[in-house]
Amino acid sequence: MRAEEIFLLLLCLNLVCFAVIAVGPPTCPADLGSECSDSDSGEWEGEFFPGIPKIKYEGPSSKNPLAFKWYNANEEILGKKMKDWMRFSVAFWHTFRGTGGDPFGAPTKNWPWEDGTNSLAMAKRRMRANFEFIDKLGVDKWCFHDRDIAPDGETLEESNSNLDEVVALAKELQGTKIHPLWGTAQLFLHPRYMHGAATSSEVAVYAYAAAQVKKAMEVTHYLGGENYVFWGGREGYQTLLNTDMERELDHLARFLEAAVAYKKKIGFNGTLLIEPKPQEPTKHQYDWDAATAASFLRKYGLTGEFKLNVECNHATLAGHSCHHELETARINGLLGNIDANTGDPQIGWDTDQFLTDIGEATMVMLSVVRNGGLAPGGFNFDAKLRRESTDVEDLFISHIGGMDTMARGLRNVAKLMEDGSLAELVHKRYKSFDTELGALIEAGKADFETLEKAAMEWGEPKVASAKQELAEMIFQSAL
Ligand code: XUL
Ligand code: CO
Repeated sequence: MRAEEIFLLLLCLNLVCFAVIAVGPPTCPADLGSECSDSDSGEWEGEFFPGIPKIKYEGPSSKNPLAFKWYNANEEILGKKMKDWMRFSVAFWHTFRGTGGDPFGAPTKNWPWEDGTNSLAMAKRRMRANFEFIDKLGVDKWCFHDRDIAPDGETLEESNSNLDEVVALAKELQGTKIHPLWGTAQLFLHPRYMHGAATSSEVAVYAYAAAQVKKAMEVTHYLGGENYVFWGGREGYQTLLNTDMERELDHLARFLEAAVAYKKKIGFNGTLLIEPKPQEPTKHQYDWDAATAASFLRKYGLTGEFKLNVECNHATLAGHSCHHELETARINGLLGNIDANTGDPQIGWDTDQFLTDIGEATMVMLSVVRNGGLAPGGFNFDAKLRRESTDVEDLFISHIGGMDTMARGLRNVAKLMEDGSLAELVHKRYKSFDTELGALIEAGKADFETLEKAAMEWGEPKVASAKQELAEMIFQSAL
């Protein structure tokens, strides 16, 4: 090797070294389940969100990004305070475990309180940040998975004891005013759940999942949670060629029956909710949409025990609108909770964005109002910041935007109801059934002979306009 070559080689090695130092020590992403060693996190001094005030209502003319323009918690609309229509909650996993990492890129968030570990000490510090966030945002509910709030252990016993430790702190920090809107078990991240949890082909996995749900239900109950969610991320299949679908669905039903029995045993009065999603991560998820979940519940005699948690982005993945899913749940007496988010019309997957479309929010609130509200359910922001939004204040701005959008939806529904012309249009559309024959049909007493007689007598029916554009015009005028 010549001298110049040796020099070049040394220079290259130097550059590699510099590059490694420049990017800093390897950090451990705060992503759920990240495998990082424990570190001595130490106590956090002072506020987690210094400089962020308690968020107040300043009205539509405000230009302050850290103020509500439409959500005025104590204002009465349609006979109820806004906060009682909404029952907003913060999703712990997106807000406090979301890293901005995606399949192509590393985490982008560097929240000052994170130390790069998934340690118990870090879990507790994060929990403190959660409650300061909730307090400053002015809500009183939160949602969690067992494994977002406490690290997995080497054994189930160790995981349970980690959970107990973090839950004890959460209970203390909640005080008397805050509690979970819902809790759930994370039955999709760990490799043991690769074939599913309640629908796994392995009986040991079924048992493990049951033990995890048992514990997650206990802590949800202990924290005063009002609902418990089952989202079957891996309860589905990749191909039917290796799947006994009938057996898997039977197993799922047995699992849910056991959950109902255990809920009663521990005196947990919260509503059990199934959250439909058509696919992702599986090719086909068994709780495809509201109608599929409703028919599953009926088949197994579970309708009285469960309601649905409708997620807007899941609705669009299933090829529906969120409004369709909400109305399907509502007319089946199953509307229990809403995971308020939205997808992107140009992207085909679950992007979990905060809902900012006012028309969409108005349709969502139409269903909520028709349902008489959601209590004991509410709205969970199953939504995350975009990867490129990296300021701490973005966590607040996104929630404020989401809350204001839903509040605007509610205000618009009030306008539509006061105006009354949309309801009138729908009423008029079906008025031919407000007749003697219509009443017979609706009472289930019109046989084919009677109907044939009427058809002969009336001749060719006169069919009225559906007035779709007029309906859209009335709707738009309320936005
Ligand atoms: C996934 C999803 C979950 C559930 C809770 O798409 O929505 O976060 O809400 O497991
Ligand atoms: Co969800």
